[in-house]
Amino acid sequence: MRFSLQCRPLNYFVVLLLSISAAAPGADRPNIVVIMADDMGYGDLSCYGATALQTPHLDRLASGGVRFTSGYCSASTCTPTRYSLLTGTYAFRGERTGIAPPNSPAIIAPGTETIASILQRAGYATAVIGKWHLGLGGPGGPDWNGDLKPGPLEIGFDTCFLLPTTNDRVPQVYVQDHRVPGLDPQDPLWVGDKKPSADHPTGITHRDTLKMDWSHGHNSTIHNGISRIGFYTGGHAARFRDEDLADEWVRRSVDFIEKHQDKPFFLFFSSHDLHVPRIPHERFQGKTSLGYRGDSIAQLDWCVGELMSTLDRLQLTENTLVVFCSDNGPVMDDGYHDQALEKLGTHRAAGPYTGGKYSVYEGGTRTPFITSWKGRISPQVSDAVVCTIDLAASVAALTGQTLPDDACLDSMNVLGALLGQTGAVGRDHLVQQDNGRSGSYGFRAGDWKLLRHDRESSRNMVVEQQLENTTVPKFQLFNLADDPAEQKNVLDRHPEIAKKLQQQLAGIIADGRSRPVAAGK
Ligand code: NG6
Ligand code: CA
Repeated sequence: MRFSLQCRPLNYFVVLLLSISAAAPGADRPNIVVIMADDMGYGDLSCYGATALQTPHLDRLASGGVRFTSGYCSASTCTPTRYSLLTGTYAFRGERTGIAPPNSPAIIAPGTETIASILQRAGYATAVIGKWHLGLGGPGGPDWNGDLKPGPLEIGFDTCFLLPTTNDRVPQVYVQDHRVPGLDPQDPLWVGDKKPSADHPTGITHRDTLKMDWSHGHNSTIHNGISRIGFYTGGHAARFRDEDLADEWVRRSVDFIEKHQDKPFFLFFSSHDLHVPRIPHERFQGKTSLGYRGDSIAQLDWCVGELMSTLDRLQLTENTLVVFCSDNGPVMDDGYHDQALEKLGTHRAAGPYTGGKYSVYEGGTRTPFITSWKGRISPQVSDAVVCTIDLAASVAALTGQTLPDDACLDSMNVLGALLGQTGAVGRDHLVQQDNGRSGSYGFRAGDWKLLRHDRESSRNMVVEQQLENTTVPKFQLFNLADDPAEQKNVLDRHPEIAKKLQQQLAGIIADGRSRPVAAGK
């Protein structure tokens, strides 16, 4: 008795010391989960004002964390946003950064510094699970039946489980690390952009057999009753059903989290919802009044709920920073007749903003953006400007990693804003782009927004989508504070501001970087 009484304080002291030393490194190295939606608009979640559907899990994430009203992705299509999310560099600086075709070689060169390589260096286990769409393989493109490299594993991910491009592009197989799993060597996979034989069934020749009809493009090889962009044959044993994608991502992610629960991990959960073809699992079909587009949102909300409950179950929620974002704004008919438009009703997928996917109006890139870290982030709504491109520099700052000067050229450390710290500010300027290397730019500086349309074709794209029968001038200027919908071009009223912004944007493009070189160099 005497002995135990004497020892007790010592035991407590030892336990306390142990728990402090175990917790201290964890405080600066939380797990990081980035969840990226596909084609989700600002107004698509109930916590961002949607009333036509409910997104309870995302709403809970938002109400426990920071809900950003000026959270952006850097481009209004997928490949350039993902390129800059990973590399921290604007996609217009890189080659082949527009929407990647099925046989695209890897777009990010092996050894490039990425958010994943930064975190790998910081001791994290790193994984990307879901949509990739950044190319695979060397200059000849992917060797579908062999080693699919380079790819994510050559730029900082320890492991990957991917949909190689988008699900409206061939082929419908997974890529696990360097291989297509389940491939039967007797039935090799061939992928190409020409019809492989005269009798190869396509969305044109067998249109009446399709379970979802196409509206434009998307009329080549048929799989699972849906015709796609591009052609493929073989690989039958490895093919998946569209309906099962979300479940597979969740299953693989839960496995990854469970396996790495004792060390810091970085999971890039790259959902395919709500990209076309929108084919949610049968249990979500008809769950909303918005057709499969809304049902896909419900499915994604479920995925987020599963990830969060896994973190809760493993008691990781207080040591995990979760970021939710989108890769570009919304689109209704993106190539299939899935009733997105017909069932839209009063739902405004881009919220109060003009434009959507493919556009440099705010609707193209201003998207839901939520951060959550239980116990560390106090719940709030923030109007700080933050962008997916900033995650690289911000997690580097969080985990104490120094960025080489020649890497992550446009990624700003907005960690304070991401963590909702009092007085923290976001960016003071941000370049938005549409697709690929050059086309249209949006440039936000404070409340001012400059649009610059370089190519006649991209001006036409904007004209077709937004402003039928009007001419879009090369430059436009809007004041987002009193005109968030970018309806009143005030360039003529503020020529000096327009000129300053034009010069600033031109400078950022010409300089090859916008992240300042570290002090002292
Ligand atoms: C377009 C496709 C569109 C979609 C987009 C990429 C046609 C007519 N349109 O070329 O359906 O796949 O590429 O979307 O084929 S993204 O979200 O991955 O950028
Ligand atoms: Ca997208």
